[in-house]
Amino acid sequence: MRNKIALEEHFGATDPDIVGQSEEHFTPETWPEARKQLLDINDIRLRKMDALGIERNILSLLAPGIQSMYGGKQAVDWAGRLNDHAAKEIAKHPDRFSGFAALPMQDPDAACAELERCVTDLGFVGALVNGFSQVGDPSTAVYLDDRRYWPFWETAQRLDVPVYLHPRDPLEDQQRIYEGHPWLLGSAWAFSVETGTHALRLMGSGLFDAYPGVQVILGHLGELLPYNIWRTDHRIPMSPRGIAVKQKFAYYLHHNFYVTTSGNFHTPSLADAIVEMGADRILFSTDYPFESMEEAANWYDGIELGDPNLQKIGRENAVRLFKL
Ligand code: GRE
Ligand code: ZN
Repeated sequence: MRNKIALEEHFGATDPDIVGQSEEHFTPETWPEARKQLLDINDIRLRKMDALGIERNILSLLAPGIQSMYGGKQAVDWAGRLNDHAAKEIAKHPDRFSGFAALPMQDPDAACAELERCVTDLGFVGALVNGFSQVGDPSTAVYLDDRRYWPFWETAQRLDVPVYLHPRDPLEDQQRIYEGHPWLLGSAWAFSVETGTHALRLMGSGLFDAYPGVQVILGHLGELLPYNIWRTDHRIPMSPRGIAVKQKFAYYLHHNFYVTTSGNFHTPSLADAIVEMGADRILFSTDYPFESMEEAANWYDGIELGDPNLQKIGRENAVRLFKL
């Protein structure tokens, strides 16, 4: 398919120098090339997009990005500078690139102001937040259901832009279940479990009753949720712990979430997501350069989805959601 749009597409930078955050995810042999791909926007990336029928990338900063900058001042400063850097690169090919804002969630007022600046002044189409934020002390983890973030969600609803909830690894002192099995960390397993659980926290917090227009995007075909949401809804009413939300979690999944194909190029999993959520809420993405853009595009172009689902997932849903 030509003219695909992809939206979990990461970049890094050396000014300010954030690219090193990704080194731990690569071997010493593969890191130099990955680093080059993270730092590039308008050269290697654009040529790959041309070759693979990808019309537009919506760019986002690598993970954990700003979310690990527990000293709030640095978070505010770097988010602003990195968003400016992205805007400058996007301006070289505005017909090929859009942006998600990186946000200093350590300072909720500043995060609201930066989201508004990015959308209104820089033309960004939403924000991407890498899970919980460390705030003040590196051992804290504040999740997005926290009441301090409700003004942020109100801002996103008012600006009518979605928020991409992207994975990060749990803090070192929260890794007991992974102890002795380091291969379970990162994208092999922990990213999905942690991010899926974070999304369930949002559902259970009443956030979507208060702000029904909020739209959250999950990568990796929904971080396990489409496959398991029935069981969560099945068991919650029997829980002695109680929960005070108006709808079933599946309702929120169907009304307040989109999922992308980033890093999950498996046709049966896509079929399950389509059956559970409907093809209108699924979007093509690659997760470059942590994943191969070629593998993502060739997989998508090779499956027999048939129109109109192929066009919806590959392009049309993104045009509608991001008003492109
Ligand atoms: C991602 O962005 O999803 C990602 C990383 C690091 C390793 C693998 C991966 O940030 O998919
Ligand atoms: Zn990613």
